[in-house]
Amino acid sequence: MHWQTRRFRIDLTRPRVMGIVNVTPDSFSDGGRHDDSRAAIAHCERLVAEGADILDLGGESTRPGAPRVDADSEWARIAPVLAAAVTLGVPVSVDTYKPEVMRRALDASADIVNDVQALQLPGALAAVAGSGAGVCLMHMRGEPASMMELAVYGDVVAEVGAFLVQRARAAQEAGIPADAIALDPGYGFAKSAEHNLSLLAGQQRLAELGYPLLVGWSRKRTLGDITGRPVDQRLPASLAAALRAVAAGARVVRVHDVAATVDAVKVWAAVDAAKIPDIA
Ligand code: HH2
Repeated sequence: MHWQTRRFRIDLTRPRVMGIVNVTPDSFSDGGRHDDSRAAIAHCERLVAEGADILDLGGESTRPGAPRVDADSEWARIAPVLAAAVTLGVPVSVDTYKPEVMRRALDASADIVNDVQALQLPGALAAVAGSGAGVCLMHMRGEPASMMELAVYGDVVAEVGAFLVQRARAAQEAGIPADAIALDPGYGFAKSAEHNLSLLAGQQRLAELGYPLLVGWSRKRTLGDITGRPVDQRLPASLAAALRAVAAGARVVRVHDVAATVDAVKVWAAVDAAKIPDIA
């Protein structure tokens, strides 16, 4: 299994770690920390040194209730960071749902488009098709400002799966190759804690849809609901969720805490590769 992106064919026979770089003043866990480009570039370098397999740059927060940012401002935040990130030897993804930002990022050598709206905005499919970029199609409903009102499901696994398959088909019909597509259940997006947990419990079904699965549990609110911990104390919970997701078929985990996650995934992969001795 692999994920074809612009410059890199990412081997997914072992799970990969995508490091989050939020160039925003208001992201839920690290907003304001890397919102000047020098700090964000230093953060990219640190994450690569810690073993990140992919960098994911975002210029607009998608936390519940986050305000929208216009394409020019979003691009102004990302552009200098992207220019430096693409020199670091790992694939670089841009977390955006705006076709205008996708187009500019792809012109500036981004490898992957990570779209929380699964290329549903007019012009988004066309912005990616023909570029050779990889794409992550994520499930959500509505927009961050209103999405929690839409958290109503019968069978959350089936409904998320059906949406993702439909978006993957639309992407392929628009000319995006199947091996460039990764799917993401969108933990925390238009989903209650109960939905997120049911989705993870049933995630193996999504991993069998025929596309690699990328997941983001890092520091999310459901982990706080379970442990009672604030956002800056959710590393152990995030590691547990990441490993549970890997055990249920995820091939890429999107995280803030790269060094710790790389170690955890290495241990998981080592055990996964070990042979069980025959009992004579
Ligand atoms: N989660 C967030 C943002 N982008 N993209 C994908 N594919 N999957 C996710 O689960 C996902 C995502 C939210 O996390 P974060 O980037 O830390 O926060 P914010 O949106 O507030 O910047």
